Amino acid sequence: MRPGLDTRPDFPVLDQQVNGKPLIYLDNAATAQKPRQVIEAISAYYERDNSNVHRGLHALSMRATEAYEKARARVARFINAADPAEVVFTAGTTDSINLVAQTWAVANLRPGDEILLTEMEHHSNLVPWQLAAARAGAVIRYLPIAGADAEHGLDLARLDEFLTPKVKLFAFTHLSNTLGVVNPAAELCRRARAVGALTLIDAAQSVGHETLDVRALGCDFLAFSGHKMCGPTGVGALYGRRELLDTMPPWRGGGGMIENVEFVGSTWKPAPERFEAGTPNIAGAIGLAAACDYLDALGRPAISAHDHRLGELARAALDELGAPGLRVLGPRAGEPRAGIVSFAFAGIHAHDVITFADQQGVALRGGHHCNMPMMKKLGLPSTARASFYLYNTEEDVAAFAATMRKVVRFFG
Ligand code: 7TS
Repeated sequence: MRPGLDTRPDFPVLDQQVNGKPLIYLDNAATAQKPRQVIEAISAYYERDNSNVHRGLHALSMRATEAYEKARARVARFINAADPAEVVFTAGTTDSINLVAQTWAVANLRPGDEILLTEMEHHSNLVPWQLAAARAGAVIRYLPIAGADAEHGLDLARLDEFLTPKVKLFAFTHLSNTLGVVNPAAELCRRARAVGALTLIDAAQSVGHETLDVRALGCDFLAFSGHKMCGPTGVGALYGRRELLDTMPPWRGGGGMIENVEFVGSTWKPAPERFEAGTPNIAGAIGLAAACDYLDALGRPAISAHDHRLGELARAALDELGAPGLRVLGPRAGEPRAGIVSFAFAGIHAHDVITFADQQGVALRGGHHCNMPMMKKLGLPSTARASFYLYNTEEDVAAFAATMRKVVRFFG
């Protein structure tokens, strides 16, 4: 199956010219485009059912409540959670991780405890832990990535050195947004469990691209965003094991999360409502559920195979340029990689590469990709990045390669 060829007509935004050239959208790691099915699900909700949830007994409110809770069950099924109550709707990955950092971590971390991260974490799986660790007097350690001239995967040979009984939580990305590396998440969870540490998987880049099953992974928490998996912006989810969520204190107070309120003191609902104060993003949750339907109809094994193939083709195309001093991050040439390829030409600034590509209608991204500490370690202030998704095609890779040839000729 070649979903890139089959799905393109579902995405109206792709059918346009940019700077007089057909749009080639290769910025999917930043955000994915939305199929008609998702756009229509959101419109239908606003056109027919719009109402607030959980608080009304009139027809529209009951319909909105049912759609919102059905969306929760749909998202639970998408990640194979045992119980919809294990899915908390949030504003996205960043929000989900902050929830754990400000509730579980505040309640459980003691001075001297360790949080283990990896050097390839996005700032949103790094800064929330710095805030939580500073408050608790806890220590953050980073599992290194392998050396600069090696394949840039995690240095798993050193895992035992870092994963000691002092570690209370191991939080790591499933798929690096800069390196295109897929980490062995089930193995990392198993090793963490063996020393009594909980695990949090940042699935921002993986949930819409890779086969993902929270029970098979054996994780305690998993965070993701709707907008990177064909869903809307402003919505995402935190998966947490039920026994854990119910022991965690709330973080935001307000309507919807309480059982009883007195002038002095209140009591909380169980999870997930405990963590969803205020009117939730109802349309967002419905759009996210429609994205789950869309992706499950294609099947993540097919999407993953498609993305990986385009990533590997793009890497090979960069190598074929023969540009002196070109650095391509992540897996070596010929090794499996996800559909994310970051690279730097010697003497050509990434922003020049991106601006030049934009003139050709090719949307890339350049910068530190919110991986500042890792980029500093690699000695790179910025890279350009091409990232592929289910509607991209081999022709898109060819257009990317042709544009990069022009970049090398123009700036080289
Ligand atoms: N974690 C990873 C691995 C990410 O790639 C991103 C966003 C986030 C967390 C944060 O997600 P958010 O939806 O809460 O913002 N990554 C990128 C990127 O690579 N370019 O733009 C956003």
